[in-house]
Amino acid sequence: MTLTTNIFKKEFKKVFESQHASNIKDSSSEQQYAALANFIKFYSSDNWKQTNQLYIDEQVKQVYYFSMEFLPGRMLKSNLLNLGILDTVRDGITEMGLDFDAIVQSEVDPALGNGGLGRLASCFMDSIASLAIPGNGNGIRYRYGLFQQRFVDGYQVELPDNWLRNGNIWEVRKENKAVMIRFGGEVYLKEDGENKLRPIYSNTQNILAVPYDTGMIGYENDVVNNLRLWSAEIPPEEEINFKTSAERVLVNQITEVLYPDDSNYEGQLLRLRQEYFFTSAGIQSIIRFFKKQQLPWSEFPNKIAIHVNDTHPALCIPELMRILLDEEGLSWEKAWDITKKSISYTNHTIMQEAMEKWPVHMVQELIPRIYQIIEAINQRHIDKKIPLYGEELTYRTTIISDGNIKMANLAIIGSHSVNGVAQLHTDILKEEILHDFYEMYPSKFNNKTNGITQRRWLHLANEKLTQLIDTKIGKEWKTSPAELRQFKAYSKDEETLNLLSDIKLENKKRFAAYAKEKYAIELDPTALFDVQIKRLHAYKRQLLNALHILDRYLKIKDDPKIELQPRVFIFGAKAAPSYIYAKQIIKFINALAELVNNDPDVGNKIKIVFVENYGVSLAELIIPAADISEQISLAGKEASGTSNMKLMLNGALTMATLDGANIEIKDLVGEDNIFLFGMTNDEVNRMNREGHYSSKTVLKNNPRLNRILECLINGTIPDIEVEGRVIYDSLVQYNDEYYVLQDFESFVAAQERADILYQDKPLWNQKALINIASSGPFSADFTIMRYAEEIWNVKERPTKDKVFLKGNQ
Ligand code: RUG
Repeated sequence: MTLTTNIFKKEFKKVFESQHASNIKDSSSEQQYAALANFIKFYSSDNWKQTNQLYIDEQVKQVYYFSMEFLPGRMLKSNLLNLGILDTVRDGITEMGLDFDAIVQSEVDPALGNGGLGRLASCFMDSIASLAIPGNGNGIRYRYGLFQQRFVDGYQVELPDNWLRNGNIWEVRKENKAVMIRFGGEVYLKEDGENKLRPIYSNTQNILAVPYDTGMIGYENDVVNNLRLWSAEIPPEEEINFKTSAERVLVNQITEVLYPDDSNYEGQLLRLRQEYFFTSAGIQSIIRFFKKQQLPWSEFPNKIAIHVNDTHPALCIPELMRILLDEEGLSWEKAWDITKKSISYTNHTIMQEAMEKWPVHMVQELIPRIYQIIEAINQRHIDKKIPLYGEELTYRTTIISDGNIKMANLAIIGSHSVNGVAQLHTDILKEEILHDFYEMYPSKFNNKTNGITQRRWLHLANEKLTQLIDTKIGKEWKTSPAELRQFKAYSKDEETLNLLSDIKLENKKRFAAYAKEKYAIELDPTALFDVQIKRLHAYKRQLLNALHILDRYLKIKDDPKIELQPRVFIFGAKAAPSYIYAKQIIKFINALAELVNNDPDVGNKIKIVFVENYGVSLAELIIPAADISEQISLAGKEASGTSNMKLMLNGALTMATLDGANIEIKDLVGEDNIFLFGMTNDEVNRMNREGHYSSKTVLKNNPRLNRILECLINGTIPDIEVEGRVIYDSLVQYNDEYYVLQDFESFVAAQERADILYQDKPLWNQKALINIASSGPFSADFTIMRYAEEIWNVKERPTKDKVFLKGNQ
């Protein structure tokens, strides 16, 4: 039955009244949201059930995407869009005299991830469903999401994110699908009478993993896939065994918070517990499902693809081995063959400190049987590889060394595919970071440049731009994003360029209204909006951006009449609670904002807005309003980046180092439509190798930079005595690890080019349009097609974009 506005109004009223037994007119937008979400859940439930049944009936190969993080964003509007009923429902709600936007805003935005990695997982879920690929997400249902960030006197303060306070309507608790996870105790292997060794466990702590399922609705295709998040509970029959309250607390802690502070021993142990908890639960439920199909074990890799998103779920490997060996009685060789063929791994970083490793004793104590299996995998690796590659190379690739278990090594050895997330990143993995493995397993390595879903980041976030594109090139690009390139034909069409500019202005006004309401700051929407939104990290170089602002400020102070392109600098960034330096940079930028925003000499020439609690919903507000996208990490450090793609899709011009996916953006738009600056990866490597870099020498030869840095410590910026000194020292005394000073001049020159270009509005708009029209290849739909074809070997619905895809490889 097609849903008409009238039918919707009737049905929605029914749902509301059955839930609240009151009149809808007197209700709050939260109550209306709850009713509408329930309506959608009900509306899509048949498709959810049928999709699942279809996968069972046809015994199709399914993907299981294991990720410690998912950042889905608000789901109401995106579900309506994908169900094809957004306009009908919005009209119905409006006709009922209710405020659709207020309803949308009252949904909590679940922060079950830190940033790019978690958001990528959610973009992938959307694309997997939209391409009708049989796919499932597997993760953790954190009781508290990533902290809510507040600024107090410019300092980051972290508050708990109690996102489940009012429940979560989208999820369904599946108690009947719960599985048991075993921690601790002792284990030994005993002959079982059939010449097989079976583990005997004692004194283990058994914890129940209860799944909560959420439907992942595909775009206008009747597919609803499953995202399964696990919650830790005390099993009813074990209640008696959990004697002390400390033990009980421990169980609750497992799925209590996202990324507990891992700077101390207890924190780390908890993180390891989380990792085993959700991988074991996921693998057990896959095995249970597979066994129902009564297929031979050799069919497992033909029916199941398990994807390990970063190393956090790498325990999938020994866990799958454990079940195949201990519970299903397979030989080591058979179990290993199945495991390797089923598992694939994505690496997301080259930063040493983010490469996970666990102390051997910790793994031994927490998951003793898993440790035995890891040890056996390691020994077999050594035995097999020494004759082929010699001792030196082999020992550099072992899983266990220096008393630690290296998770990336485990993930590479135990999988059939290892991919990086942008071409440069994959090249760096192959040539530098994982070079030893590349020598051993060249065919395992491949690149899958990240992607973003155009549905959330254009259709929903920028509806006016979507309409403009629709009227110019039709709607085909929505399912075939490559078609966006047709929009390029309008790059010299004055009418289109003017409309594009009007839309940008409107989006900027929308952000300005938010800033006014939230921070009582007045923004000029005709100023250039310059945006840097991402986690706060030294390598991402928010500091470089801030020093450039300080440079502008000093120019104005020297000559208050100076003509400068007015700019609004927008920052959004959370710092890890234990990352003190990152928090000091936040304080510095906030102090700079305080100074600059209130200086009458400055006026509209500079405004700085550092939004609090940056996350998916704020990104949806900021990205459509951006003119410049700051992607200024030190070359070689940012694996890919994805905000660069979202901003480009919305017509921002990228200010870029040749890092991560910026390089691919440059290749697509051409050098005339991006602002490039800074050292290349090769130059950085050379500098590092030669060890000649001296930030002090850079400073000595650059009085302007010297003066800027002095402002950090001479009181020009009030209230940053400590932070200013630490930042100054990091740049001067400790030789500027991320080459901020080295890249400064070329950054400023690129910013000046941007100012000049912005004066020529038609030309700027033309470049913005070219960016939009060139962004099709960054659709996560393409990325997922590649994963599906080249890694998972699962079938997607054929689309004409595949032709394009092949041509672009
Ligand atoms: O830092 C990377 C980003 O460059 C990348 O775009 C994103 C998705 O691939 O993953 C980020 N990342 C890396 N998040 N966590 C890590 C640590 O492994």
